[in-house]
Amino acid sequence: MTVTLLPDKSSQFKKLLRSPQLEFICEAHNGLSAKIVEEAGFQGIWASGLSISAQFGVRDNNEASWTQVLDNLEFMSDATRIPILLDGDTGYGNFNNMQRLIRKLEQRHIAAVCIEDKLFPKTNSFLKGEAQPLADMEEFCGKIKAGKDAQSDPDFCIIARVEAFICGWGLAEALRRAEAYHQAGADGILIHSALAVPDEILAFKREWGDRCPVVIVPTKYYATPTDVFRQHGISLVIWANHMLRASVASMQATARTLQEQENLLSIEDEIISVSEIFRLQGAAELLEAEKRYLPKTAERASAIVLAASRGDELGELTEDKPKTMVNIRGVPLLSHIADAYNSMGIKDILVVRGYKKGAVNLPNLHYVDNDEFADTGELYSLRKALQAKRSHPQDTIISYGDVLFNTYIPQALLQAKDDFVIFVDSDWKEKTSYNRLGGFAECTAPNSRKAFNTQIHLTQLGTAIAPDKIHGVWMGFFKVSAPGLAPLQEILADLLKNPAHRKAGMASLFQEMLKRRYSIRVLYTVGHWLDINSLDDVVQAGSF
Ligand code: SPV
Ligand code: MG
Repeated sequence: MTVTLLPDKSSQFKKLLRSPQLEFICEAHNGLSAKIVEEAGFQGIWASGLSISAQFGVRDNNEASWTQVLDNLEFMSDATRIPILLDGDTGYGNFNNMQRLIRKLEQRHIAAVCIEDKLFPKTNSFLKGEAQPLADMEEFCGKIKAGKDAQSDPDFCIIARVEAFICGWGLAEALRRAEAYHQAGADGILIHSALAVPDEILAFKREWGDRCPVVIVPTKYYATPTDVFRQHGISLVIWANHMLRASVASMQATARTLQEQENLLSIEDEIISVSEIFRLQGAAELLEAEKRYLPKTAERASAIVLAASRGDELGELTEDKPKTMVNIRGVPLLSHIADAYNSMGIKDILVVRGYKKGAVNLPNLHYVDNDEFADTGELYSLRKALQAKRSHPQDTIISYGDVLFNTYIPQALLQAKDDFVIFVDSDWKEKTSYNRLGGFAECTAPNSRKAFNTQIHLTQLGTAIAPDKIHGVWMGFFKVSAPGLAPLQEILADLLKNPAHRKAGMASLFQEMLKRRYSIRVLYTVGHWLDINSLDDVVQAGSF
């Protein structure tokens, strides 16, 4: 999920901190929870040390390294536009570590950091707080000063967290420290308390007045009406760990139910849908971007497989099924063809059935039937297919149901920008069976090293070409671009008006196109395909 980074996260936070009314920020502990907090309408995020360590599965005792925290913050920051206040514990070391931290936070557009006056490695304030030692006040002031000196963004904020109450000291010590930290440059004071009532923080605020903004974390004194904080002029309330705790409760319940019931029925309606997860991840944005940036290849392409004829030459193998359903290594030939198209992202595959059409029934393919297969030819089938296509015009590859191929073939066809493209095998002399396709090709140039950089076109295709003019054999692959489909259909309609063309094959189409001055681009290859014409081929195909 990418979100445009706004350069002013720090100024947004500073405004929030200095706002004349009570403001709220909410805990998050990873990119997803940060996004959820933002969507709920919060103006800022508390990157809680407790929650981040917990979601890593470690203790809130600086067990996760500061760079691990930083990496996590980067996801949070990238996922959101609102400012993040990092719970920076004790600053992960002395003044020097604090300076490096500030610079790294600024690089990640983190708006502010809060550091607490305890010792590294710290312990969470709610674990034996009274037994915890406070930091030396002067040393802590130096850390604040160093942090302020290190920031390059004037709006970056450092909040000093006073732990005097947590560690068993009184109001006087809390005030003394708050004042020193304020003098050292802190932009705000977080006064923390572990009492179930707000007495300590309210007493502090009364004495402190408005020397600088006061931030509180009412985790323990949660029952206090929020208006009390408002009336006392508190600046910012942090809901410090509630996203984490809510998710833990939900995960525990779900895990228990799954473990006990061994099915999904009773939880499916209780949990969020997968599509909601996709939405939070910004999946739609990527789909849009793919349209803009990905090359137009398979995704918007479709295939037509001409497979209406029996394939008499295979004898009893095709007694009860057409050639396209003959087994090659345990699965029908058509299945190999569909897999090859699928593997390059072509899902929309339309098969023209005819002979024993009931036997052509693989899932996930579309079918159209040429019931007149016995006395019609390829062009007739092709027209049926083009008429049956339901989707909007896409680049379309037309191939045969009895030809196995390497995905390189259709890939190269789609990459060629031309409206009409065919593949020609220049190694035709070695392969006598190729005449079956009736497709010897004469082209504008033979296959050679030069052919790589030249656009070669078809000049004629058929069986009546003098051997010295033959440059190869047409392999049965024909790509038509989306805009090429309409003229193709027109030509087919014209040709098929003439009853003499009822049984015509693809060669007649190409000849007619050339006559009408359409150019047909030729891509050369040597091999990478195999048509099944005989029992020998079936055997060979097993090792293709
Ligand atoms: C945190 O959220 O990690 C805090 C607040 O520091 S508290 O857990 O109350 O110490
Ligand atoms: Mg913390």
